[in-house]
Amino acid sequence: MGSSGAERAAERLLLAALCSVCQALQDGMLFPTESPSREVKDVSGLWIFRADESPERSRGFEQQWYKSPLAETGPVIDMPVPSSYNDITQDAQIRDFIGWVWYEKDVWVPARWIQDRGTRIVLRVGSAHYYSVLWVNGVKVTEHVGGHLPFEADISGVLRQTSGNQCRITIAVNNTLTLETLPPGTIQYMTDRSRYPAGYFVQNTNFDFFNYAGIHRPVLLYTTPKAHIDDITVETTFSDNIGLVSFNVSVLGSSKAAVKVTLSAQDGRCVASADGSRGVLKVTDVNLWWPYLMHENPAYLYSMEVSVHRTSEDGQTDVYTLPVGIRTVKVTSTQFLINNKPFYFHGVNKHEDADIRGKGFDWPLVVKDFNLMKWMGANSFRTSHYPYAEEILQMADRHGIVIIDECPGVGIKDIRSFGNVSLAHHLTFMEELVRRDKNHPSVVMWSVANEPASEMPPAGFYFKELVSHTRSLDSSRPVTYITASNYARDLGAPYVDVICVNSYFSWYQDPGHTELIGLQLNTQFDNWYGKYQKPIIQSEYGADAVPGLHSDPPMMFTEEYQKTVLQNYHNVFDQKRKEFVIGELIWNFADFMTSQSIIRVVGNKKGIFTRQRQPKAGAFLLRERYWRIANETGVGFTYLGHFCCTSLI
Ligand code: GCB
Repeated sequence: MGSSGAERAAERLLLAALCSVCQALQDGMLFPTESPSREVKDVSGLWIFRADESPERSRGFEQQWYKSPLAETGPVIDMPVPSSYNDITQDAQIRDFIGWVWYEKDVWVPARWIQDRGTRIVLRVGSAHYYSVLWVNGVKVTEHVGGHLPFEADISGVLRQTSGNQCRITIAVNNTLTLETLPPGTIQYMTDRSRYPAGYFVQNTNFDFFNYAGIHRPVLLYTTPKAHIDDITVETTFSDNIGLVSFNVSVLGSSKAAVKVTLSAQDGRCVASADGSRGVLKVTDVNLWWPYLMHENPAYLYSMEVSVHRTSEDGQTDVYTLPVGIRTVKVTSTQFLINNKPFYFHGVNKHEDADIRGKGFDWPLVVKDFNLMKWMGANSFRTSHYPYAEEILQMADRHGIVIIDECPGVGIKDIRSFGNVSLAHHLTFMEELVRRDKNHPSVVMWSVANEPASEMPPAGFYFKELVSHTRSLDSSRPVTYITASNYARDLGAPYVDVICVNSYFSWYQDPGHTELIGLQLNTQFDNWYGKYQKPIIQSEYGADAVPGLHSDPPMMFTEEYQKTVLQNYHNVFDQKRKEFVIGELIWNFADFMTSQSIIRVVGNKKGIFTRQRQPKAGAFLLRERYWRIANETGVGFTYLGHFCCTSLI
């Protein structure tokens, strides 16, 4: 790949970024579900795949690989979807590939979908990392910037004009990161010919996880009637025993449509209903949505059925059902309140990461992780460092696990990533994120970034804009970003609602000296609180532990050392949670893959579980602690080994 190729690739990304700024948010992004008026066909599974290994990665576009079956353009291999492509083959070049890869699948579309002109057929990709272009039967239908959010296209017209029921889906995906992408990255050409061959380049990033790529979430075809429910926004509150659900329904495809909204309890009883696209539903004797371990009946979800009936023409009806949890979130100078009761985050930071599939969505993994979180008494997690699959948020809604929802603003360390183009993309990203996740009761706070260089002068303006824009999109949730900066130099902290601090005492600072943790952590908390008088979450802390490595007295990288670090942090948390510390999130739930470096031994080992989800000593320590805290702050549970199983069945 010559430098002109990289520039062209970067230009292509940039143009796409700009075009997404103009295109974003014309439509809603409801999760596709079946209903009497909607069908869903999952077209994930086995796709075919070809990496464009041409020096400039541009052959696929030059030769228009989307115009004919991919297998006719050259050699193809099998590729599962959803999955990252990196760890699927034995080829290190595929693992570390940078540039365009091409996916293709032939599917059949039910004849009735095509014949019924009142049916809208939509193609949706849950997410693909990072930049994607989509064709159907050789016709471009959309493109999307950003690796962690869904995108879709109405393909009814294309299907009806091309070959009818046959649908050849081609998706080109490029994982190149630039200074303006989220996360940012740079392509560096190595010019010393005595050390590197001509055209040699690497991708530099400032984040600590492997830049897995490919189609990471399910690909779906779904239908709606032409006159359809485009978006629903709910906001909830309550007063005494009355719950209030305000709703706003947007309808597309018809100017004359009658909207009806019905709210049902879990036993199917209708508890409130209204006509019209906006309004407020009143629920007497409300069952609030409570977090796991905070109430004996947590995660109560009502079911809101929205139906839209086209009053003219063919009288089509569209029906969409949305789970609704009624709850409030507030922040004071020392507390985080859910339903007006103090909530203490005792939880984890996660990654979407596993053997073989990388960041590919996988139900067995998702369910296992929720079982583990409930087993250890965790009541919350942060979606470090990007938005997770919607199916994961739905699980959290159903199990009462509270979420800090993070955008992929990770590794913003270069001053050039604080410019106008970056900010515009970041604002658009928050719009797309809020649009997708606004209705989840589990989501209680937005995190706009992780450890940006918040001491650099542009950060003040940047975060003021970002936080206030996010608040304008959703006034019902607090906004934060995660800092690792010094309290005295952090320019964004004045704008956030909650201070979230990462620190690694006795690891990156004073390695080996766990005896310093108490002093340094107390100082950290007192400084931040003293300056801002805002509640604080310890949003990361931890130490690497190679599973099975032991030493007593503890040494770095052993399970004993990880335990000792945790214990020292916990002593301080137990003092400060009586004052203004409102949460602790361990780094990390499980070991995860990173790029190769001299400080990582096949990935980051700060998990309290291995990458295969087996507990290290630290997991048992946290389990004791989290259940003890739950007993003190929740409704009083007995510590039962079988609790997790009985509560999940
Ligand atoms: C951090 C980062 C996280 C890293 C972690 C570590 O501060 O937010 O992405 O993985 O430290 O282990 O270095």
